[in-house]
Amino acid sequence: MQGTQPETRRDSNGSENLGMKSETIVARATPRGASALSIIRVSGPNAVPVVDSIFEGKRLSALASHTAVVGYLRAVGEDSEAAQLIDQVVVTVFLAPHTATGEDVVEVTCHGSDVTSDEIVRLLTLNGARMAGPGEFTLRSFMNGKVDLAQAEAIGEMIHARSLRSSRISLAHLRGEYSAELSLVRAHLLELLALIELELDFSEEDVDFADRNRLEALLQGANVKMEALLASYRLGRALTEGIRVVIAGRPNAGKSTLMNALLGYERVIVSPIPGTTRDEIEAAVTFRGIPFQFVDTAGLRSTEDVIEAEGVRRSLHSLTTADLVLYLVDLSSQDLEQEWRTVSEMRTAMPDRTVLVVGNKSDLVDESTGVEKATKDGARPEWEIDYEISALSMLSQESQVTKLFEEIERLTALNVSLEDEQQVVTSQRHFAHLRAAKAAAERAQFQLASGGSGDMLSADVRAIIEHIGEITGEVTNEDVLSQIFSSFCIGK
Ligand SMILES: Nc1nc2c(ncn2[C@@H]2O[C@H](COP(=O)(O)OP(=O)(O)OP(=O)(O)O)[C@@H](O)[C@H]2O)c(=O)[nH]1
Ligand SMILES: [Mg+2]
Repeated sequence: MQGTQPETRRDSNGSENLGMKSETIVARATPRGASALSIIRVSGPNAVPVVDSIFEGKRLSALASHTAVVGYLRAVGEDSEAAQLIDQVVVTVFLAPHTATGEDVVEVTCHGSDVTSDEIVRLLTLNGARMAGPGEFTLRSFMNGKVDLAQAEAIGEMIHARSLRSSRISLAHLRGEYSAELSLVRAHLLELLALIELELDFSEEDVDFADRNRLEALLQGANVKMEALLASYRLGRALTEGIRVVIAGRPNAGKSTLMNALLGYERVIVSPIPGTTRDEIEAAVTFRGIPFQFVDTAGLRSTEDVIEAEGVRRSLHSLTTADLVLYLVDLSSQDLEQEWRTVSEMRTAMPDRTVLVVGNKSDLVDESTGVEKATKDGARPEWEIDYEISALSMLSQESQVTKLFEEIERLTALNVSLEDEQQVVTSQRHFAHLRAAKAAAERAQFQLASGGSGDMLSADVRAIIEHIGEITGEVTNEDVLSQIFSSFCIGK
């Protein structure tokens, strides 16, 4: 973890109001339900005496930091005459400052029963601790300079990770990989800002304290870095929110067959009768850590059947919600003209959606058919097939499924290498600040290039500094902090 100064933090915005003054807090750190063990965490100046008051075993106050002892908890605090034994536990003592929160921390590991765990928490509150609010332990780590804001957020992300891949990215955030770099850029900019502002004070004398070349290089470097981070948000968002892929096409194109192949099980009814699927069917599957939501739709055609017509209406609506449309064309169709017309109508209707035109039933087509001719016909480029498959054989060929997934990853720009994963932005809050910082950096570059006024330059550099600071938490705003930490669960 990189060195951040707690002093700056506390002074920045009167964060003491966030209710952290020297109270000792307690909460269960593990989820409810029967389990082998359960952990109750206590943090604050009285953590040791509070637990000591109900502990039978070695005196906790006599222990060295990072020591675990076995003993019993007794229900002291109400009617001490009849104080019953509650559980056999392991108590671990961590003394400030080298603890997760920067305060004294005591962890009680008891047997994993909700009844005992709740009773222990209750007894600890009777003996001087108070129930922690959501995210309060992590908030204290942040306030005491143990983690920066991006790292604190990473802890929340990690707990909610839906795949090993997301969790790896959150771990990179927790290690401070990109916030450290951003902090460094910010520190350099701060130095230069001081010099630019000094120049403004001496404006009569026309002196340059700030090295323009250095500033330009710094802005350029920051720009490249931010550009890469902004681009990574596509993957970051996909990992947290998933990618929505809508399978569309004319009746009988093989949409439901493809859906089943992609899911790896027979989720949807398939039949040779056109108009089989009449409702939207959604199912999720994870590929390389990215959650995909596939939507099978009713085949697109004009129909007299009221129910099918409603299905078609829904299919068309679904298309507008897709991150990617897999548009299936039946290559063996007798009426390819009709297929092509539908493709171009759809492309015209949704110019800004990513559409992959997939030719299906390749197993039924031989080299000499009209399909080959159509795709090679330069006069009708909009008819081109992007990708050819046989959904039927994909059902039994996993390698074909993998290939199609890889194509989808490529199209949605999610094919990011493992090394680049260290620097993936997953938070929308970070994304917004990065975008604002980048815009300010571009304005500053323009001021420099066009010899604009020092005032404007200083305002833009200041804006970059502010926005980067919001990401790392070097600039804090109480509302933002409470919002971030209140989204955590209690005990975190
Ligand atoms: N030979 C061959 N047949 C296929 C292929 N894909 C699908 N089929 C067949 O085509 C017929 C229609 O398949 P479905 O998957 O139900 O087609 P759909 O697009 O969902 O049709 P609707 O729900 O009616 O819009 C079925 O008999 C499938 O077995 C393929 O790649 N090759
Ligand atoms: Mg179907």
